[in-house]
Amino acid sequence: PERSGAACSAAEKVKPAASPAAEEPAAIAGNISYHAQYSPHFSPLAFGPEQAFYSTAESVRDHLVQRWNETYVHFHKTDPKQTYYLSMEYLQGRALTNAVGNLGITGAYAEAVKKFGYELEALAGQEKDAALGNGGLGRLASCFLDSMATLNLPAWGYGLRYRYGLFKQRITKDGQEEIAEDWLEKFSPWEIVRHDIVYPIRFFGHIEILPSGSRKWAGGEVLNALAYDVPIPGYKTKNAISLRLWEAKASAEDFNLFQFNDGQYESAAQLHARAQQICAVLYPGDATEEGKLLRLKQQYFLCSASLQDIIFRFKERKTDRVSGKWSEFPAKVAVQLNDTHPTLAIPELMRLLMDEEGLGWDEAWDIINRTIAYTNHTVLPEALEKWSQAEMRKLLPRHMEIIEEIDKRFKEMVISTKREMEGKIESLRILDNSNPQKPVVRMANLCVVSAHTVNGVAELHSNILKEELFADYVSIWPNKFQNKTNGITPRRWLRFCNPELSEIVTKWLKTDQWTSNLDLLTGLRKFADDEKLHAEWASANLFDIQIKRIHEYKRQLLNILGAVYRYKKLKEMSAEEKQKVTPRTIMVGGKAFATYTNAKRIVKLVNDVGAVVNNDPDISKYLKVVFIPNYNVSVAEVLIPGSELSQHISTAGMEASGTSNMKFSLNGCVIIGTLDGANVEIREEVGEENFFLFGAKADQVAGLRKDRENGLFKPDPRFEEAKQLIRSGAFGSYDYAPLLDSLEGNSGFGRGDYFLVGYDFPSYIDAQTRVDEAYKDKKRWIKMSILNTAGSGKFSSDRTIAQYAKEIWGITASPVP
Ligand code: B1H
Repeated sequence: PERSGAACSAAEKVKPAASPAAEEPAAIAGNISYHAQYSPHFSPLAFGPEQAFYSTAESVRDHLVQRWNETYVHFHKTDPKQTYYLSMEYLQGRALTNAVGNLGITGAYAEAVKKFGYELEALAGQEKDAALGNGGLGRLASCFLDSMATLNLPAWGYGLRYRYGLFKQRITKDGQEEIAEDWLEKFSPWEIVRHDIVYPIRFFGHIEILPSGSRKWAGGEVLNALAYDVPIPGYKTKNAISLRLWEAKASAEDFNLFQFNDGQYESAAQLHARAQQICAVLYPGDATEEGKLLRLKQQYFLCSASLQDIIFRFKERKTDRVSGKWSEFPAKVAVQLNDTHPTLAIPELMRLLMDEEGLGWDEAWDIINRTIAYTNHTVLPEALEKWSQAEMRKLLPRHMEIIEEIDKRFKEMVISTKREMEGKIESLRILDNSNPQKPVVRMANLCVVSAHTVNGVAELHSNILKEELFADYVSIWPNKFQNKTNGITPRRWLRFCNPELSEIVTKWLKTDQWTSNLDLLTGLRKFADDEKLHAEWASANLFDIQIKRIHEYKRQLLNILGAVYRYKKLKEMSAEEKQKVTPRTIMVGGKAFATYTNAKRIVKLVNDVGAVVNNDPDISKYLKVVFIPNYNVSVAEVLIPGSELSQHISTAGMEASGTSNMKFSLNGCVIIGTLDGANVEIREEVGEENFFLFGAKADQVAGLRKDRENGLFKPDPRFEEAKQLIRSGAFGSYDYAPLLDSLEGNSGFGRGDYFLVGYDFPSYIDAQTRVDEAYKDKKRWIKMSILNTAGSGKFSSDRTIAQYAKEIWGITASPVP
């Protein structure tokens, strides 16, 4: 249709644009006006901020769609090897600011929306966060997409279109309450429903043996996977890639009209209801058997739809591949499994190749081995997925059969070629039959056995994988294991979320090229003592922050016990002594998993401590303790630029990498932390004098736990004082005994201070004292801050993705001409 007309009187003054992808403010305003009229989701009588947001977003989407189509056609014609990133989580956050920023049209859009009387930032604030992820693992996937697009890589993401993303957190007098997060309450302007892309997904059923002898999975129930595409623009490039999210749908045939007419409304639409359950929520609690089965269904749904689509595209790009060209597959397709959640991609690809495409076992297995790679993100035993063999056999009988065959062949291979490993075979096997009541499938083992490459997400973590978790596999496949230290996109996490600092950086480096070449930040080092830069880099109040999922291993409890100790010391000080104190605002934010009781107690404790400290007239000038409710990507974008000290204080060896540590450091926020995850590498890059280190090292942890079991641990009196103050009821009458008791005793998971809070407490307090001292010396502090930013180049996800592309995927850039 002609682009003309206006949504309201303000818009009437604006000229219509000829192109839907306009870059001049007047033409952009015309396009916004066009969408207000012709994509009318709202009454034409008003053009409020919400309407303005949607119309603006839709006009931006026109730019994205144009690039996205061109990129699809370009990849189709040039047929490069392409990577598919399979992830159960994407934490995209908001998209408007990022999209106009990557397209390089922020200024033009800001001017255009002014014509309607709006500030672009205010409109951006109308957008709901797409929180289709839990935390670091999901946000990493989103940073990776940004880098893949920016580096012009042929790469796509696949995920699920959860109806409700990560829950909204509300703090009440009882602590955390979870509310469904309705990110699709209106609709998302960024997704494109693809009615042309639908695949059947089977559950349950049985195996049939065909006259040819080949096997076929049949029966059960069949749902459809419908694609929704979210275009992902790269920074300063024409390329835009796809994040393809699957939604479950039942077909019309499954709607039983006979029953419906008979008044049996619920049973008439049974399959429709079951389809809705699949994508209803992100990670439903798995405490119940029903919850477990649903999670397994979700995982299979993602894997099957994505692989059918990948095979479709493999054939689409060269029609002669329909038969006989399967050996080309690994030269055209790389599949990356984001942790074990999409492990079923392995037996599903085997099934599709053998049962649907007619390949033999060896041919199919060779393709798997050359196509699939696996990233491990955690060594926490409770997060290493194990699925009941019985459940799996019921839901996915053919896959269970394939897994058994992989297990059997692996066992035979080890026995025939690695005799010396025979004694280890039971722990290496995919099937774990040690509990005859409940035999399970070890998903990580299935991944390691099947993938050509296994990687950890920081040096320390990858070493732990090689030396501990997967050590015995290393002797079988010494070259399978790699490290790929995580990264973050410098676009969202500096350029767009911190425009003030970005301007300073650009001014001093005399270029904004750092946005896509983050190593250029080292150029700031030579100005680290420059007084003029110091004046611009100013800092104000010691904002001390810990934002991340609430987990015992992340030790928010250490933080809050430290705050309690600080409070107690302040109470004991004279007025003159207090004058010398560096005022602190300690902020803690994060969500606790709904059924994780101790994590919820920690949330409650932070809130309770805050209520007392902040209302204590003697103290509140010197100390504040604030819980930030509903921490999410958008909140992070506000908090990270404004913080000066951030806490990354996990028990050494337990945080695989951490990625918010990188975001803080990039924004000039100094870290107090343990030698864990990527902290180790951050400290190396920014310099050890610019990092507040404390705590046990990873290789000491096991020994310290043993010592404790042997009664050799003597708690520091300061630690005892802090716990005692909480037990005394100083922060209210809530029963904190179970939480504090987990820090006592001698042994066992959850008891005996498994996370070594008591052991690390004194060195933590000492490190915090060093922070206070350093902060009093403004010059020193600002220098530390500058050197953090200057040393963050390594942590660009562009670096990470370039390494994946070269060292795991074997793909190269394919820019749209
Ligand atoms: C990470 C998870 C995770 N590791 C299970 N593992 C989940 C495990 O829904 N589940 O069942 C969801 C997520 N998440 C994080 O990954 C690590 O803890 C971080 O240290 C790391 O930075 C991040 C990205 O690699």
